Amino acid sequence: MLPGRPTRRDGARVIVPRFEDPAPARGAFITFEGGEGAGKSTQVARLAATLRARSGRGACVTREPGGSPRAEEIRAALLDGVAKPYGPFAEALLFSAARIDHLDRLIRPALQRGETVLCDRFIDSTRAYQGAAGGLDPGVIAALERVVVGPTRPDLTLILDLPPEAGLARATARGAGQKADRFEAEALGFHVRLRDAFLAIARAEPARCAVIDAGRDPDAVEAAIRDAVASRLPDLLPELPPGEGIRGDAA
Ligand code: Z5A
Repeated sequence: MLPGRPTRRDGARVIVPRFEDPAPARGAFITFEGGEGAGKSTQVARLAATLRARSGRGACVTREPGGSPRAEEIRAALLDGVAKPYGPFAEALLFSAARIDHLDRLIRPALQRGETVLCDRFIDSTRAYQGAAGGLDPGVIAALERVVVGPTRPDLTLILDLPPEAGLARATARGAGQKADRFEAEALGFHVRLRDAFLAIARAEPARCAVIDAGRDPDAVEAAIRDAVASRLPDLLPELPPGEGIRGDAA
């Protein structure tokens, strides 16, 4: 028997989720959410560069589904549509399987080292895609969050908001000639439900979420994100002395 691990009466080991590890997280956890082509990947990279230059702490950039080798394998299957025929519950289970590994192998260790973790999509994508747009019961999603994510919740979620037509046009232009993935291929109504779902999450959890108008040019979106981070997590982006800036800072 492993020390500290309970056993059943029949002697079998009981699996306890690792988030019961008492070591407190020291870093900040920031997630980026929104529809297709909203500019999340672009802005994750820009914020990471700013944080590395200004905060003196490590910034760990990652994404979901994926972020660890095993989770990346599950990502490939999900984006190929392997789980689609089984419905949104099965898809949510696969996203959760990827998330368990990602949290254990990458996110929690980075937070415990004091790094800032920037994650391109996380639990709100499950709520929006499998829940609001896919029809999965919110009670099931909340139960999955409880056992999979536990206390490792984002400190700040930046919701990049954009009309779905504009986001899909950006994603199509970027991937010209490539086949749309399992989610890009959904009808416009699905993407409209997604946008409404992300905005509803922001209204329900205003202390955690900031909505960013992602329809502007990338520099303007970046500046709005910096403002949100500076006001919500001021330790991460201390004010610069007058006249001091870094390359890439908005004027
Ligand atoms: N999913 C789910 O269903 N359930 C879950 O629990 C999770 C995920 C975690 C992952 O796909 C899919 O998994 C996702 C949801 C689902 N659906 N899809 N598809 P992904 O990771 O491959 O794709 P994505 O997350 O939707 O990201 P994306 O399409 O790559 O978009 P993005 O990261 O938001 O945008 P970008 O790559 O930064 O920019 C897209 C293009 O627009 C690119 O050419 C940029 O240069 C350009 N761009 C960026 N910003 C701007 C501005 N401001 N103006 C103009 N052009 C811009």
